[in-house]
Amino acid sequence: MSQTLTEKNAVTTTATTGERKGLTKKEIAADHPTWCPGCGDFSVLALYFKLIEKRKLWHEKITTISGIGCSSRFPYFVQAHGAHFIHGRALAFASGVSLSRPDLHVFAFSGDGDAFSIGGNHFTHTARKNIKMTLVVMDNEVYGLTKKQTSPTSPLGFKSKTDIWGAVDYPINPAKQAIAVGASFVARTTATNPNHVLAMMEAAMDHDGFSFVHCLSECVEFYEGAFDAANPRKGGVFNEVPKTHDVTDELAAYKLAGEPFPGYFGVLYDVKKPTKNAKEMEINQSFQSKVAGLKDWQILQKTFERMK
Ligand SMILES: Cc1ncc(C[n+]2csc(CCOP(=O)(O)OP(=O)(O)O)c2C)c(N)n1
Ligand code: SF4
Ligand SMILES: [Mg+2]
Repeated sequence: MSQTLTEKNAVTTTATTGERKGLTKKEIAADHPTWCPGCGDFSVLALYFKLIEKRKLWHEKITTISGIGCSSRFPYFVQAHGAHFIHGRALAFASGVSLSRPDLHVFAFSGDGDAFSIGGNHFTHTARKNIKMTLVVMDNEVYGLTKKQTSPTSPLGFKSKTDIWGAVDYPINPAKQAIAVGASFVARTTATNPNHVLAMMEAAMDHDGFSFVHCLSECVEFYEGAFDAANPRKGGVFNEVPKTHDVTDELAAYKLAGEPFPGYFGVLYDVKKPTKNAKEMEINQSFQSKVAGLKDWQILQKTFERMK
């Protein structure tokens, strides 16, 4: 990175009001993205910058976390706190940050392999625990970084280096899976519709709980044209979630999420339920009230004595 975070994060205020200014794209953008020209992930990155600018998110109030994959290079290109973590383990890391720093908004970015293959269990458990964060999965229906293997979302018949005669395994439907395992917010969008991506990321960020945005993002190198059917500029259709859809109706959301591709785009499911963050905070506060005035070592000693 050309500048340090501290240099770039110098607090800028307006001369007249003294009010802190929002970050500019220049202050958020880091290294030049190394994705292939035309990769859908560029759009998601640009809209993340837009979200930060629009919602005046300060560097010290957000964190950007990913696993491994082309899409997971994301944090490298963001001038902010964050981590490019282990393949499939973005959510484990993000959960720790979220639970220990309730003042931050945690954004995790992942690919279909990272989130649903090696990271499949973390996806399930982070969703069911309702840990507060926003997960955006950039789904290209292929392993891009490792040069074209079948992923859990590759369609039947997809020819890849691991399925040279065409994929034989049934793909998962990420939105259906998210609803089934207990995610409290589930939305679907596509990188070719920037306004929609921004709207979904904003709605996800405003949700108090685990919010999941399934974003179609084309790999022009290894699965060109995968999402043309969802792109009106390529002769496809972009169907928004009907206005009559009740986002709190789990069965209706599950059914809508399961409509055949290209299906429906928008917020499919959105319910309020207590987060693990809130529950843990409550437990901690009630414990702290019982040990008020004691030093850390005295609390430890008391705990050990109880265990004898
Ligand atoms: C433990 C481990 N297993 C396997 C790999 C190799 N690997 C790196 S990225 C990747 C899949 C990436 O696919 P996806 O998450 O869909 O991201 P994309 O590159 O398509 O954006 C794999 C299998 C690894 N880095 N670490
Ligand atoms: S290989 Fe595919 S996913 Fe990876 S940067 Fe290139 S276009 Fe994007
Ligand atoms: Mg992928």
